[in-house]
Amino acid sequence: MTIQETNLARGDARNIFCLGAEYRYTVYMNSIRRIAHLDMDAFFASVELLRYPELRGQPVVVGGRNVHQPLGQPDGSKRFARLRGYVGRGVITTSTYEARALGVFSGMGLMKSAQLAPDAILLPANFDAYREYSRRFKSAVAAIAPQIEDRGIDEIYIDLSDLPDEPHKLARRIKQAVFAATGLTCSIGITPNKLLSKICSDMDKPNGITILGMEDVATQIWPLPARKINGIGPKATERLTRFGINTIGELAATPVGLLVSKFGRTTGAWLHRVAHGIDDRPVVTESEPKSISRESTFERDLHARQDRAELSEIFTSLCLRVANDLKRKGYISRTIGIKLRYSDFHAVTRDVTLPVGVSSGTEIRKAAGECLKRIPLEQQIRLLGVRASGLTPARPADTDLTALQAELPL
Ligand code: TTP
Ligand code: MG
Ligand code: MG
Repeated sequence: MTIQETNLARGDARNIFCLGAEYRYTVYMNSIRRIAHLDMDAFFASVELLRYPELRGQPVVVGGRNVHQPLGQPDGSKRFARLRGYVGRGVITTSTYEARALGVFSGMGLMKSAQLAPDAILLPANFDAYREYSRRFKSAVAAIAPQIEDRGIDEIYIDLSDLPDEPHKLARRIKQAVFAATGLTCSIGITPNKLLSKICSDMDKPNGITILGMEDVATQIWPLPARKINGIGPKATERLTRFGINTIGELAATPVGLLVSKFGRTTGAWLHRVAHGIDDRPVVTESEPKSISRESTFERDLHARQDRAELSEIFTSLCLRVANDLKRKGYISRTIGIKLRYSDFHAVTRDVTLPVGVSSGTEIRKAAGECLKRIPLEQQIRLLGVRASGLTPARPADTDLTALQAELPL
């Protein structure tokens, strides 16, 4: 599929075939989905500059230890540590743009950076402050655009699709709100998907706004190095370079069959899609749990035969508690598993994947019972656990059914 083919009417859908797998690609153009990626500028260093405004305009790196804490002077000024003479194994968490101009970046050893920028100011990290400013900028954005996916301390995706304002105006409003709440600047990319927005928020840093549509992929995205794609790390970059692929455009021009033969079916097809700017992932506003489990360590070790009644009661009650948790959180589960720890602390697990999702105590107890049959029970047991994974949100009907289930014979 070439990018020209995506010049269809907004909302048009088309199927792409990649080696037997079929992908449905909706042409969002600039409207139907409008996703922003917002990333704070030189985040940790910028928070430090709020505290020490006298350092503005200077090269500053964050990553020192407590001994590098600024010292108050008798005249009220502060004495700051410098990189010069640093000895130790610390690394830079981040640096101001003035320090980056001297060649020192996140991840670089402080001793090495001391050679490049001996006069740069060195500050210790202050994580409580960064967490507080993280919370503040996120709630400032949420007041304008509540569909937010949290991507860590200094970045978020925002789904702006339902907001009426045009993207430039929205981006400016969001940046103003972040600045008003924190005194900090950020950079924003707005495009039809997360993949492109993540690339764009980095294109005009610091304090930038970049807005692209699918029609800009060839001119704006293809010239960039392949490593700009989130998910193409140093190892993949190196392998791509070995095949003569340096830019995203070169990746897009590589036949998908070749990519699959070199990188495997899943990665090859993914590389092909992302090089064309295709990404249908939704903005996930709440993180979904991966599994729900309950376990119980017994007051005394129990034996499957001698203590059968007691063990059964505990087992059933664990299943009921898992069912209750599922119901409360609104999930159904396709994989039920058990964990068992013997008196010698050796542990075993078994699970079973069901054809349909379940959530009632009866169903969970039945599936967990199947798992238990597959475990040797000669030894005494000190712990039993039940786990529900493969979770998907329950539809209202599933929940109602759960509520009606009667519990539960052994
Ligand atoms: P980034 O957003 O990658 O970088 P940044 O905000 O410092 O600079 P930019 O303007 O380019 O976005 O990371 C956010 C924070 O995470 C950064 O301020 C410090 C921390 N961090 C580390 O501790 N170690 C690292 O290797 C990186 C990359 C970041
Ligand atoms: Mg940042
Ligand atoms: Mg970041």
